[in-house]
Amino acid sequence: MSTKTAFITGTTSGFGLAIANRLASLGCNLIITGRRRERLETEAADIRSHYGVEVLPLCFDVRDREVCRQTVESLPERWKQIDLLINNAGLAAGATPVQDGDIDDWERMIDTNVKGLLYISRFVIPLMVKRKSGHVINISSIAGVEVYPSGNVYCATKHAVNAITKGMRIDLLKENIKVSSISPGAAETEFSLVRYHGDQEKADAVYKGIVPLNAEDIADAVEFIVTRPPHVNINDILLTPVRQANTYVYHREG
Ligand code: NDP
Ligand code: 8X3
Repeated sequence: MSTKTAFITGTTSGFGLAIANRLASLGCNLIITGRRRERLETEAADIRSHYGVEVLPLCFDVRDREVCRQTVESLPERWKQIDLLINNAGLAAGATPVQDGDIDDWERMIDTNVKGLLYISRFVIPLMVKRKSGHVINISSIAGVEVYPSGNVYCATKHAVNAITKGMRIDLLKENIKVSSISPGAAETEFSLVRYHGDQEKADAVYKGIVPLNAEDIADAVEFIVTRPPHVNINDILLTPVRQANTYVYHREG
């Protein structure tokens, strides 16, 4: 792959971290982002020394519209030549029947997974349109395809990501910008620990008796998508652990 610049949201753990390393291994220069500054800076130093690519760490919250605008607008000119935007930052907060739902949790999910993705896209995509070149990859979920018990609002945010992805593909068709998504099933990252507000036991139970996906599996999907020839667009890759049939049917061992 020729040298490209990738802007990846949510690289301080999980999928984002693996995707950043994978793209660096392919020779991409990286803009990496997240709220945890220390992790971001360590990661930037590690990637530079491992792969010899340029890395720009930017610490901010995707829920803050003005910060997103200023962050992208104030990028040095050469960092504005963004070839790849990976909208990955996101979370689930809680898993509760809708009648008992925590409205703060709902707002965190909607503000991050839907509005944050839109803010970053709104400020980065025009830079691609200007150059008539680019590729957007949205990290969706199997939860964007099917809804599971107590998944209500998280699933709604990922259904929204899928609608936004389809809308982007239509709107950006004439601009020579590819739009793809990845829809993983259960993957072991910090996701469940965040979802269950730090309860490790509940987080571990999600992966009990199955071999879950891991972040490298999602990096594999990204690598496949970005190494297709110019005339090919991968619309979506949906991947699950072998023991997961859909969002709520698992075959657990033991
Ligand atoms: P992690 O919790 O490991 O990583 C989430 C990343 O998102 C972190 O880097 C976090 O950084 C960042 N993030 C969260 N909120 C914000 C915010 N407000 N502003 C900026 N960055 C933020 O989870 P995963 O890697 O598993 O999740 C990545 C994506 O994959 C999410 O969109 C998730 O919904 C999706 N997904 C996950 C699956 C799974 O089973 N793990 C399956 C399908 C999809 P920081 O906290 O430093 O801000
Ligand atoms: C995360 C996968 O099925 O736990 O998006 O919601 S699931």
